[in-house]
Amino acid sequence: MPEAASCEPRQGDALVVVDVQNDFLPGGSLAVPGGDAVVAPLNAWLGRFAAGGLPVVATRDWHPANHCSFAAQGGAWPAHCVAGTPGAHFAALLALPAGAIVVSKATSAEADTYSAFSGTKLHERLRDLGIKRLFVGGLAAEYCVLHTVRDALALGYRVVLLRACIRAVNLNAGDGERAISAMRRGGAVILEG
Ligand code: VGL
Ligand code: ZN
Repeated sequence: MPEAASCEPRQGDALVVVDVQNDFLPGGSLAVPGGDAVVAPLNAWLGRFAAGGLPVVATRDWHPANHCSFAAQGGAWPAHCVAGTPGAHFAALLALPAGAIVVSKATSAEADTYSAFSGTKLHERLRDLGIKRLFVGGLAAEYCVLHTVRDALALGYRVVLLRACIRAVNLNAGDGERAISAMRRGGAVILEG
């Protein structure tokens, strides 16, 4: 079991909001069941981080129209989060602060990546800010949240996973729960809030 840590956000913490984009919400092209339910609890965390003057990162899937992960190219997913389209916009009700650090990922046609650390400058940005611990929520639990958390732990960050702020696609029943177990085993602290 990871040692019990204070889960009050403090200096050295950042909130990472993963891919809360219209295409992952009900009505979107790759809708995550109940995906819209993460917005209200994430807004509560956004308020806490704003109150503490602490940084917020918002990641987004930001694919070209001919991305290799799309079915038309032989990939596993329907077209989703095409850069600049309404489906790629952050959820309208997500209360991102003006100063949020936006990280676009999987931006080239030839490669897919689920981790916000892969092919981005996120690690450098966080290091420059002196960030040691990440509070993570968003979509989808077993894809971009899981891979982002795995990389964060491998890079030496402590991770607090916000259980109420994630939802899974669950292509196979239990995928989301297995992802949460894997993150816990990997050292993430699971916070119910
Ligand atoms: C995601 C499937 C395809 C995610 C991105 O953000 O979890 N899932 N692309
Ligand atoms: Zn994608």
